[in-house]
Amino acid sequence: MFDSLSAKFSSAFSALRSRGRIKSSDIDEIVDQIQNALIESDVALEVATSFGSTVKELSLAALEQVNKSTNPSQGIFEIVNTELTKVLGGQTRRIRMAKKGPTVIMLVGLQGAGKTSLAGKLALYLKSQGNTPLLVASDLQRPNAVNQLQQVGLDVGVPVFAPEPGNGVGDPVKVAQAGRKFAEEKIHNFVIVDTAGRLGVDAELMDQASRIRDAVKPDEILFVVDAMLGQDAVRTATSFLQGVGFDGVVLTKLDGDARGGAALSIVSLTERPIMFAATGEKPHEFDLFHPDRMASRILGLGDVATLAEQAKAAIDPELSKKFEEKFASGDDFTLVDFLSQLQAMKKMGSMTKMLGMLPGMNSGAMKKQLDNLDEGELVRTEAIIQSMTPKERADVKILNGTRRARIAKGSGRAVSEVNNLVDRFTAAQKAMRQLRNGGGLPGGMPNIPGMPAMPKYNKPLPPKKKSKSGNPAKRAAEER
Ligand SMILES: Nc1nc2c(ncn2[C@@H]2O[C@H](COP(=O)(O)OP(=O)(O)OP(=O)(O)O)[C@@H](O)[C@H]2O)c(=O)[nH]1
Ligand SMILES: [Mg+2]
Repeated sequence: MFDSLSAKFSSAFSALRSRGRIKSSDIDEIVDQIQNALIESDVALEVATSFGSTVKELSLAALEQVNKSTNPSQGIFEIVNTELTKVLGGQTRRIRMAKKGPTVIMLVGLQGAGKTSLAGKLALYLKSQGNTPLLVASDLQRPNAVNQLQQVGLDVGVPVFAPEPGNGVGDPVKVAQAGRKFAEEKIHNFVIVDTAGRLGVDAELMDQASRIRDAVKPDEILFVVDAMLGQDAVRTATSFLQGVGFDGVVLTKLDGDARGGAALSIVSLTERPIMFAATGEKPHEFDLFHPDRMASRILGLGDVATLAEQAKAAIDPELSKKFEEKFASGDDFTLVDFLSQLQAMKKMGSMTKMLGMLPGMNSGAMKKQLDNLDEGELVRTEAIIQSMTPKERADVKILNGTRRARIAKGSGRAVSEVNNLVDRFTAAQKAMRQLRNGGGLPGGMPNIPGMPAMPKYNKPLPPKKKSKSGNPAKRAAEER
């Protein structure tokens, strides 16, 4: 997302940084570079030009002040950051709740924009915040549309209100109305109305959407648009604004190689905020749109705030506490702990996406490393650990050749991969012991995906527990 724009901004600023004192000709140069970068990223010409002139005006006015500081380019950078946040909408805009009765959200947009998927994403998001959403299937255009929404509802565990098949209910307006009434009766506090899309903007589409709007009186109409449409996204938005009207925008498919221009143009040209962004097909690949965080990403500062939120949501506090207590009490870090850490990582979503939120990760050498990251490693490691018996997970030392061969077969991986995991895990376990003993980590943490950052405990290791049996043969029998 915004990779090429981000790379261009980075190179413009690194050139400015090397200048030291900044002259007005330097401002002209960077403004030119910024404007070109925006236009090449599909930002509408008028938006790019107006952005450039504001940055230029503010930078020239601040020039004297900026040059007094030890790092003049930083002052200009901050001006660009503030203006970029403004262009993206300024404040984060959240859903407005209805004063009385359910909050009705109606989704509109072209065919394939991502409305039905978004209905599921939004429902999951609202549900995770303790709400009781209801999905309403008001797309009766496409034969499979109702089934698709029903499947989406099943996936996210949210009920779907749909016309009974074959009873002649063919009017999406009536379905929407009945859906709203059903929500009032069954105390659903949110209603998400999915509507039909068309290949292009047409009068019939606008008319149907307007009739649904008048019938259900939505608290929020969200215009859903594929960010990959580039300049067309803005044209479509303008048509929907005139034809139906909307309160906010949802950008979808930001995970594709979208140049991102739509995000920057749409707010200025429609004067409506971007409220959500979808970054994938899965229900959780979705978030509130935060203009400041997006500006930060574009400028290569990463998005640490979102990363921290995702980590907090993925890590079970109970599990985390148990793990800390276990570690402090002197118990060894085992593959069972490792597996639960891996699972928490997986819940956070794609590793590439997560790491991409760190500052500087989307440019130069870091970007290359990120592109080469093997997303499958987490899954493979998990499969290997899951093929072990509880005893083996608790103590990798019992993993002899026969056991390793069985695990490899069970997980469909090579024995060398099992060996590799055991070696890396043993090294990590050793490092953990040293850490607990206050010795610090020699040479840093071994490279294991999913390895948590460990708190530093200075408590010495308790003496090793004695085996129940002194006899090695008996002991092996106990372990089995
Ligand atoms: N990569 C990616 N794919 C998405 C995203 N959102 C939706 N899709 C995919 O885009 C396709 C169309 O999505 P739908 O939700 O069916 O679109 P729609 O607006 O309901 O389309 P109509 O019902 O035909 O009007 C599906 O294959 C989705 O999985 C996203 O953020 N990223
Ligand atoms: Mg649909």
